[in-house]
Amino acid sequence: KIKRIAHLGIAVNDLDSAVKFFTQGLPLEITHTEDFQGMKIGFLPVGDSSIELLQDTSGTSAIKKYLDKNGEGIHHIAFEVEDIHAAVEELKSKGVKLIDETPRQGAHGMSIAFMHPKGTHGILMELCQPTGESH
Ligand code: CMX
Repeated sequence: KIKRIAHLGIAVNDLDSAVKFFTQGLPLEITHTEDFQGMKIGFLPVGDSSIELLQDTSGTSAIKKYLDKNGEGIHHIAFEVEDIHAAVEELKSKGVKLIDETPRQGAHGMSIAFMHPKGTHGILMELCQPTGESH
């Protein structure tokens, strides 16, 4: 079962500049930032969900490739599920193409698994489940 949209990932060229817009243009707040796998990620809660602003810091992350090709914009949508292992197995049994065939550790205390955008109508989708920390 999908519980909620956990976050929307937005690829940005410069995290500081994006945070300025999202906190001063829009009235959102940034709770924290995290360095994760060659990216810097800023977390901005919106009700029960959040926006994740993703900036490349390594020159080799998935975000860098996306930005080079598309420029800034919505990069992925993440759904929180109750049991990520069961959800991944269910998708596999339905023939959905997965990037992560086994859930892996994501940012902010989440276990995550991505589906391939070619099998999801052009949208990169992520399943996630908290592994202990609050989200
Ligand atoms: N949304 C929609 N389509 C996307 C996409 C995205 N975010 N990223 C790539 N694609 C499309 C590309 O446009 C391309 O389509 P065409 O074949 O029609 O040109 C196709 O998918 C392949 O993309 P690519 O640019 O050749 O890149 P790769 O195949 O090397 O990688 C992907 C694509 C999705 C497999 C890779 O980006 C990935 O593994 N992503 C998951 C991990 C990730 O994005 N992490 C960053 C988020 C942080 C986090 O929360 O962990």
